[in-house]
Amino acid sequence: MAQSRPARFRTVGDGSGVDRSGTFTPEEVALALRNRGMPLEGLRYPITPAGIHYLLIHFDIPEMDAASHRLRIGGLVEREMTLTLNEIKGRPAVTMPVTMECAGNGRALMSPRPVNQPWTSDAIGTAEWTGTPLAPLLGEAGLRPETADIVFTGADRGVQNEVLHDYQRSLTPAEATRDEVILAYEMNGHPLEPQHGFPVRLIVPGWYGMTSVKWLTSIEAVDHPFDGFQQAEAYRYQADPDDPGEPVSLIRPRALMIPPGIPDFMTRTRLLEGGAVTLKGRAWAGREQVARVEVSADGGKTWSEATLEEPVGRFAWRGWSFGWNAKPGTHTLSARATSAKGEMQPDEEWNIQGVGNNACQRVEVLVE
Ligand SMILES: Nc1nc2c(c(=O)[nH]1)N[C@H]1C(S)=C(S)[C@@H](COP(=O)(O)O)O[C@H]1N2
Ligand SMILES: [Mo]
Repeated sequence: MAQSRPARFRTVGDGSGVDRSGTFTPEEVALALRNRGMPLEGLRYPITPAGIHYLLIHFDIPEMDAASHRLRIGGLVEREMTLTLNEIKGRPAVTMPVTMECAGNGRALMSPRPVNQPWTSDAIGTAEWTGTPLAPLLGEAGLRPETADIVFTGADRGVQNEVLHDYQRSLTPAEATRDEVILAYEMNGHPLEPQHGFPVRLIVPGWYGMTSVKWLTSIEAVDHPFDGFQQAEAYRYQADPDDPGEPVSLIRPRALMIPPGIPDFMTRTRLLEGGAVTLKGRAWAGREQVARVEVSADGGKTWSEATLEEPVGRFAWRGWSFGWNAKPGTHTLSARATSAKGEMQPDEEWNIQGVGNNACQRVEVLVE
């Protein structure tokens, strides 16, 4: 029987006219291989399977031993505490879905591109975290009134921008004692995997991911605003190197769509058949609720309302869908979210560290 020749498609960015001025450095490629994103088809799952949840590890995954692990709570407290993993697990437990996003998500889409972990728009995931609330523990330790900041230290250590440091972040007492802040030891019903912070990590729903310190070894109350590297130098919205800027904190609104149809291997341009297509995706706004999602099929000139599903959790994304009549030709699809506070995704964002880039996603499609 004669084999029919496979159909050939010429996709939009097939290499012929590609602008290579944005070529990534070997260091960025190496970082991207260590720190993977969630393939966007993973948006189909309300809870992201652990194996495709995004990962961000600044230094090395530290060697941790559950049996000998100790979490110290100290500094300006009435009663210092040292907890074993079993003691943490023996405390009241909560399980909650949390959408986590890296503050650098979208960095590689900025122009010019800040050189750092080169995320496109896939540094995202929603896991079900199990752990014990932090506030009662801090209550038992007894924070002294002069406490200004609470410093969380991970077991990993390295050099960034020539500064040698342990990975550390802080929260004010008001933020650290919010109900939803937990010390997590399970992800999706299983003990944390080494890369996700085994044996115990902080989870701070609503904040960008850098706040959720992995491989947690110590919690220390201090009488001044913590100014460690990851707190005071990294994660700032700065226009230029001399701009002190503002610290990055809560997750901004974002909607992403599952790229429809099938991809071209190299360019990821989408190929799909014309007719009625249901576009689907998820949207989140950190601590806020998503009030609306709109979809554009003409590169952002006109927008139409998508249908929203119930949120997966108080601090987790919600599904959306939109019926699109796909006509032959090339199209740029976009989705944008607006929070209940009226904050809408911008068309563009730029800052020198490449943080908080929630500019609308653009998906190029070729309809046959
Ligand atoms: N100790 C430690 N905690 C850390 C990090 C790290 O490098 N070291 N990376 C942070 C950043 S920037 C992010 S986005 C999240 C990523 O968590 P995940 O890898 O479990 O998705 O962990 C945060 N916690
Ligand atoms: Mo991050």
